[in-house]
Amino acid sequence: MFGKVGTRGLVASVAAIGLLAAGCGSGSEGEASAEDGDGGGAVRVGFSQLGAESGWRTANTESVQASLTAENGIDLTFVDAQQKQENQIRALRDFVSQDMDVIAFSPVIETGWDQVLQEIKDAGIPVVLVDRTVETTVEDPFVTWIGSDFRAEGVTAGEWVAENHPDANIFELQGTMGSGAQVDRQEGFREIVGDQVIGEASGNFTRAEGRTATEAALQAYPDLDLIFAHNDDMGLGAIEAIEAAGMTPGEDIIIVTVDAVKDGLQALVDGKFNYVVECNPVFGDQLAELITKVHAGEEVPEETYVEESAFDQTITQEFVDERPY
Ligand code: GYE
Repeated sequence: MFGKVGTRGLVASVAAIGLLAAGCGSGSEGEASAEDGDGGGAVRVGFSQLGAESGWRTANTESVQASLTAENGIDLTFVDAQQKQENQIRALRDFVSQDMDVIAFSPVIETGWDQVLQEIKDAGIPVVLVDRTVETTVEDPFVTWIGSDFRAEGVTAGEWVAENHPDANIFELQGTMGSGAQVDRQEGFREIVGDQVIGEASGNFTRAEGRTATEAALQAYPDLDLIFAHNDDMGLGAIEAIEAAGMTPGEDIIIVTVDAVKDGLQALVDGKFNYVVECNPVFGDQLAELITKVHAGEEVPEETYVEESAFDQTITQEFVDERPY
């Protein structure tokens, strides 16, 4: 049967943030280390980022680029797929023809990777899967995965709604359909408050599409009083639509989101969002360490979950101001 890989852990464990404080982990010296800044002797890594659709993605890209550096023994080739799977597949094939030492990628959706993953496997290049997950028939398609427990994020959001708004009529603003983040957040959320969901539409994880989807939802579901948005950006788009309709976000319509980027937390302090589940994009250091170890043939965990939390309107402006992303 198809194995869904990447988010099967039951508990979001606290990963070893900070282990890489001083560059590469131990055992990375020698062939895998850069002697100087020109990439000589460094691990050649092709990273296919899925896009630049959200504040989360921007912070994630910054973190990856800040950590996969010559100083950390990595010669990075970074390609942005602009949310298109065909671009991503092309980038992965280019990495194979360039004979990269390691290929890392964050898959825009879960399915459709069988062929290219097989090609990478046949070329003998190890894969490090980042952030989102894949469903594939290829056996052992990657060495290790790092990211968030999206299902647990949906459950956390659902539990807050169940406790605070058990009678609300919910509209679910979904992320990119078929992406691990959409599929699993929806599954976790509906496990808790599925019977309260009266409508759904995808906003593709962007602010603009979050706004248009909410405009349509306000027309189609006049009795909706709570929106669960799969990310902050779509929730911020929902605020625009709600205000344009003459209503007050956070009061007339309760908004629950995922990510906790600075703009999202600002909306929470401003009273326009009501609850935000964190999804942490800053794991570049851990990724660099995993890649270095994979290249050196050292043992790595099959999965690494990043640490996250959740916030309500009691957070302070000072906390938001100090948020690095
Ligand atoms: O929540 C969203 C982004 O895959 C976890 O993708 C990521 C999600 C994130 O567009 O903002």
